[in-house]
Amino acid sequence: MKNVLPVFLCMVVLWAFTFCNTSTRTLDKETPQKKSRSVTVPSFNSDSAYAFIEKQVAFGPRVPNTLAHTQCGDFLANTLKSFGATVTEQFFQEQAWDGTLLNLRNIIATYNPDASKRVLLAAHWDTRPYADKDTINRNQPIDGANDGASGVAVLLEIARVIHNHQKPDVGIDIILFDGEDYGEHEDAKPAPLKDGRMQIWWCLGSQYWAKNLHVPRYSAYYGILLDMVGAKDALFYREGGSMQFAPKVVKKVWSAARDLGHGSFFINADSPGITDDHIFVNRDAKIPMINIVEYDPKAKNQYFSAYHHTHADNISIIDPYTLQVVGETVLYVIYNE
Ligand code: AHN
Ligand code: ZN
Repeated sequence: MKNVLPVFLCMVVLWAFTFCNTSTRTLDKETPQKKSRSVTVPSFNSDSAYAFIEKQVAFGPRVPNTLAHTQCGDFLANTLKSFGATVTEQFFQEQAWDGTLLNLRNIIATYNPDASKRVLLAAHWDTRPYADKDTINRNQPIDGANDGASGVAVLLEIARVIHNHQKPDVGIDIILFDGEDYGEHEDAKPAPLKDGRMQIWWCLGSQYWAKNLHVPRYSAYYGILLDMVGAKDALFYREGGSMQFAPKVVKKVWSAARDLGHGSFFINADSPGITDDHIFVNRDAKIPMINIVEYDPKAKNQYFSAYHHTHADNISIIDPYTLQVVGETVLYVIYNE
């Protein structure tokens, strides 16, 4: 019996030491997590995004001055409203390269309008009026499942997610630009002169918006444009215009993609610069905006894959996994601001 007390004390000391040690370790583990603000990034549903592509394609080609264009525009504005955004629309007219007067419509959805730190997300919602890179039916419009509908679909899904979950700290503006793809036909003569300068006939909606901001003195911390983000096995290179105007945003987004395990889609190499909506947002609205746009390094003498501006740009080339990779990356970036 005499030996029991020291043994018991010894056990108490050992137990206390173990307990202390455990709690210290627990604290050590928790400290770094507490230092960095913990954010829960809600999940992106690529089946939902895919359904938003199907829905747009079902209206028919969204060519300005057509019924399908009006009906799809109504659908987009109403859907964004149903996702709790404040929706502003710009209705305006621009002359196309062939003299056609186009009735155009930019659709803008706003979350958290009072936040001064804002991120601008954009895509074009119109489709090419002709399959001018195809070998057949080159004057017929295209479905634009990827060129048009994919970027819009990812943004609609992001709006749905923001509506159904805790909002990001930053304000978000989603702009769906019109008239991006009404550039001159491949067979057309060089674009006519206007005001003594070459007119750019592409990106009419973003050119209009950058000079007629929907909110006076609107600005954003940075912007992300999505263009052709749904094709199977798409590759996203650091596009030249994005690197020229917003290299830090490129680095932020590409490193987010790598952290999420999407480094095989977001390639750490440069591609040539292209004329796209982000150029006018950078140049005229002075907002640093990048373009997440597919680049095919194997395509000869052209930037994009073979489906581009052909009738092959239909739902069959869309892979929900590509939508997932892009949607998840953009959500991660905005929820970490
Ligand atoms: C040109 O092809 C001149 N620019 C690429 C912008 C674009 C067209 N994006 C989709 N369609
Ligand atoms: Zn196009």
